[in-house]
Amino acid sequence: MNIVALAGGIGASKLLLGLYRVMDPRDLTIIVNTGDDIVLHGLSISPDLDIVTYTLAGLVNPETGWGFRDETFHTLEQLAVYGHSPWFHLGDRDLATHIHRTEMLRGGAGLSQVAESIRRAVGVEAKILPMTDDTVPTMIDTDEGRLHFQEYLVQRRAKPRVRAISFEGIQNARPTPGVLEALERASCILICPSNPLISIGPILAVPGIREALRDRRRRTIAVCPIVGGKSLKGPSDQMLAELGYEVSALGVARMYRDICATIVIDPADESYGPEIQSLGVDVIVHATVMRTLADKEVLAQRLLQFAESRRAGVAA
Ligand code: FO1
Repeated sequence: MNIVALAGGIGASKLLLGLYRVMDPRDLTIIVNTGDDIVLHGLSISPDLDIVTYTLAGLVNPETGWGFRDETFHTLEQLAVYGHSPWFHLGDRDLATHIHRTEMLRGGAGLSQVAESIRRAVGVEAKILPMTDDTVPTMIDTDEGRLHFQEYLVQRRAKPRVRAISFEGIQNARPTPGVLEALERASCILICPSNPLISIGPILAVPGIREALRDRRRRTIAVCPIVGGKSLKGPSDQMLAELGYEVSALGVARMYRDICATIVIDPADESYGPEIQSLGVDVIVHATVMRTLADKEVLAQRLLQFAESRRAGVAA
């Protein structure tokens, strides 16, 4: 069985850890958003790639969901002495990842080769593919001007009002080698519970990816990142509202209806079931709030059951 997951950062990683533990991780391929990537202090930083990799390696900081556990910040403290404003918290060990990435990229490697070298070095057995090797920063037009996504989210704490979102250069981006092939071979494609606008949105905007999912709609399943009108993680709810989307499981189903035939919604949203069904999207009601490792594994098992049904053609 081949499972291909589309993932952002923290929200996706919780579910991916569950999957990683209940299936043969070598059958899991994760296509990761790179719109959040940013260059700071001359270093290339790929937050979502690192969050996924550190989580599956058991190295992530459990309190924040990003960075290493038991991290120190001496380098950043010294940068502040030199007058830098360290608004993005790069830990000392984390900086080694960014130095390694920057050096490889400067030497002519693609981001996918860097991701491969990092995941191998930390012992992750699933495949981790950046959505593209091209640079496609997510830019947020706000009432305070145009900001890189990390400036909007971390520096300005999602305070400015969002007017529009764009993925710079996306029309000329190419999927990373192996991405379209993985989607083609997948017995099941999983859209993780990540922000549909700025985590899954950039992946779907890479030319060829949305089309590949459309062609495999029956075997694609999304886990809804909105529960009871609130996002599971991050500012998705606020961003959706500011851009005029309905902030509910139904709103998410509308955004994905062309690419997935099944959505997992939380019991809190069960009442949306009939309306979602009427869009032509099947509904699985299952707890999507993952507080414990057991919660992650139980949801992952339910998704595996779906994947098995698709592979067997039972519900195809
Ligand atoms: N998120 C924050 O809210 N504050 C930070 O200072 C911060 C630093 C950081 C460093 C490395 C890394 O890989 C991720 C980091 N994140 C931080 C998380 C990240 O910016 C976002 O959560 C993701 O981009 C959204 O998926």
